[in-house]
Amino acid sequence: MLETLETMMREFELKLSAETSRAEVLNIKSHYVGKKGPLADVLKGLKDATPEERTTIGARSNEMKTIMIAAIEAKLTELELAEINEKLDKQWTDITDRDAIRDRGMTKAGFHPVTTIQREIEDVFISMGFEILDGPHIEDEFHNFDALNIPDSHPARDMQDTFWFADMKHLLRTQTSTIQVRGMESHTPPFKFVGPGKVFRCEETDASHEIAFHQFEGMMVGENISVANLIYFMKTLLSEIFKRETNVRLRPGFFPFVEPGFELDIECQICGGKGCQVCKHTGWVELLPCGMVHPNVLKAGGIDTTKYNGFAFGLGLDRLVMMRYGIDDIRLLHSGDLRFAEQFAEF
Ligand code: FA5
Repeated sequence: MLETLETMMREFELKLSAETSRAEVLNIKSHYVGKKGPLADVLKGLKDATPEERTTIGARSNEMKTIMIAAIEAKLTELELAEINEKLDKQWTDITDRDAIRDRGMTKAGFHPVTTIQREIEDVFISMGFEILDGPHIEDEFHNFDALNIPDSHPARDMQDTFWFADMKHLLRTQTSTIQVRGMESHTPPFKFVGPGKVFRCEETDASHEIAFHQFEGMMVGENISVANLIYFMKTLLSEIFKRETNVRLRPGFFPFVEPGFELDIECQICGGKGCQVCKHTGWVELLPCGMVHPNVLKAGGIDTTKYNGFAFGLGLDRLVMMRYGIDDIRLLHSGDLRFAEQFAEF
């Protein structure tokens, strides 16, 4: 009887190790440890055995039952894990691996146009020796306003409708010029950096205005920086992005943090300057305000204004993207509409 038990155990182990389906493992379980299985038969046969046999065989069959149940549980867990891993393997796609994407028959993938253009501009500035900086979306009054020569009660605060937090001390940054302030705090001149990022304004939306949009800030501080330097960098930026001549105009602009300040407008690429909803029928789009950094701003940033000066700019990134791709409504950029996004699929 003991021999029958051992043979059965070996047979059980062989069958279980070869099995790859959960259903079959459950069948094995009910066959071997169920009430009508070979183990139960052996136990039933004990009534005709000697008391000694009953003790040894009873103990061994109980031990076997425990071993079998544990082995079955382990096998079920192993199969479950394998199933999960197989599923993950099938579903997982490294979206940065173009070949993997193609192999899976996923033909549409690409970067959001704002990301593409932001990276292109970053590359232009990196090649000119600029550093890339980042800054927080949630800011304090000092970095968003005070350090930029916009004291409390200054009308410029109203020009940028602000999302304030309940404490009325913190806000969602309204401009990437906050990165200028943080950059001055962490750098000693001479330095030059750019800072792209999202900004937020509590205003009505239309074809060229969003509540959350992107700006691309830039700042250069050193000795004897001039308007000519500023214009050179702005021209290089636009010619690299458009790869062709674009009509631009420079006009005086007012910002408390620059003096003199300029507005660099681009001829509307949607209507070719004839007038449309994007350019509010003026033929021009406000794109790239800039200017020579106001001494008060440099002082707030701890910079010696007897030695250093500089320029700064704050490009409207979403509008540049619109001009580059001929997108006639800024709201499409953040719509999450796949029909829009798919047009920018590159691979
Ligand atoms: C500023 O935000 C300044 N901080 C820019 C600056 C930096 C000037 C450094 C001088 C020196 P403004 O509010 O004009 O400026 O915004 C800059 C650009 O952001 C605009 O020219 C426009 O292209 C874009 N912009 C402004 N408001 C919106 C909006 N609601 N939706 C989309 N783009 C916008």
